[in-house]
Amino acid sequence: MITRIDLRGRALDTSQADPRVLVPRAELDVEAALAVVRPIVEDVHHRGEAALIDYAAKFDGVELARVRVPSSALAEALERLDPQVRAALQESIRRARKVHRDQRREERTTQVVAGGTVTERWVPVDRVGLYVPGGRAVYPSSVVMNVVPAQEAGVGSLAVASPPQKEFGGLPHPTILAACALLGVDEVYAAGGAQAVAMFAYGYQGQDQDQDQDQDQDQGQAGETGCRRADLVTGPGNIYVAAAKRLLKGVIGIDAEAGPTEIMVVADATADPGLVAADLISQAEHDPLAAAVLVTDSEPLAEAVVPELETRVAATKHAERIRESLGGRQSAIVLVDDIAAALIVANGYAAEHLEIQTRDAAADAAKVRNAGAVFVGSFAPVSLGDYLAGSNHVLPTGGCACHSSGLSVQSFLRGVHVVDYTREALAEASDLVVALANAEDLPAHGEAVTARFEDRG
Ligand code: HSO
Ligand code: ZN
Repeated sequence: MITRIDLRGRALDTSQADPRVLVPRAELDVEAALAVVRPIVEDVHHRGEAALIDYAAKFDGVELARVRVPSSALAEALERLDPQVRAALQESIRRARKVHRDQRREERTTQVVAGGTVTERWVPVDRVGLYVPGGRAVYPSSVVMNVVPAQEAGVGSLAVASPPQKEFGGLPHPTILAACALLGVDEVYAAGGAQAVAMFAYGYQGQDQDQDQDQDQDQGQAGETGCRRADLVTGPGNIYVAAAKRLLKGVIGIDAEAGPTEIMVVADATADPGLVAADLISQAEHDPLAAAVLVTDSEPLAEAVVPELETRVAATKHAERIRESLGGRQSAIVLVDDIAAALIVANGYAAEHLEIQTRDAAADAAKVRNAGAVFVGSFAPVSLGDYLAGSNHVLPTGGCACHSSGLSVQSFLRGVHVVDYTREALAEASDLVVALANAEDLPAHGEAVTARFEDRG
């Protein structure tokens, strides 16, 4: 059910072998999705809420009167929320807040020269749209992972979009609405896929407000029944959400184009094969394209994990989806000579989630440079991070962990340099500015400085 890749005896020095090639990923055709998404995005731009209502009928099979979820529906969902789920969400929020609060940055002023300072101010994005998927699974935990860092960053205006569900009369899933209510988010839209991203990028005016307005205008302002354009959209989603983000990047800020979930486990002979199998399966459960990769230097472990996978898959609810994921080209058991080689593979692959289950897990984890999040030892499974570790679960996929971070307070802040120089400090820098400006053949740049010291009487 799972491919075996034998890298033993291979020189894994990164200059000789690119581990990204050695362990393949699922093929995703974002280009094809772009072609599907382009007309939808244009339509939402031009027809606003009417287009969103049409797509809700077409893709979600629901007749919506309004895309905005009434606050009474949020309150009702919270009231009806299972008390155990409520308690779990509250604890998840508490732990996530604790971690994300510590990510806040202090303003810092650097004295560059006498009379010259640069201050870096951290300014929250004014308005953010958070996307919460609602297709194959329902993710109230993703509401927490998006909303908490945005709130801790001090974002003033926050809206959530999640697909309308036929089963719930066209509202997003009640657990998602309840999670929003628990977090104090009262602006929620029943919109999914690319159309939700377009809604955040352009906004729309409420239907009863638009008689005298030009619908082609982007909606910087919108009343209670409309949706104000956002500055940034974050959150995971399917390939159409990723394509819409790629298309609209620039019109709106984006976090990352999320791909299918990935787990890589680096394990040696000390690891428990049953637990390794359980963890691989846990992320395979998300998507037939999810990647579950074990990298080990132990042949006995590799052999023991296979029957554990078989037994556990047969006994779990989403067996079919998991079988597809484990059987796909993106999932594998990789054999290497030693844990040093396993770490070369792991750093090259740059997994979204990386578990280290080795004899000296903490020391091995310290050698990891490329991973969305690292889970150390036998008692830190990825599922803990998905819900309750306090860490964020919106993480870079597809190898992007070699250059990007997961969602954090930082994702919602901008560092603004504030430059303050006195006359004397500028005078002192004047010749140097002129020299550099002339070297770039931009003499007017230098003249803007020297003009300040000319006698203009
Ligand atoms: N593992 C997913 C997040 C998630 N898991 C949500 C369960 N619910 C991507 O990091
Ligand atoms: Zn998960």
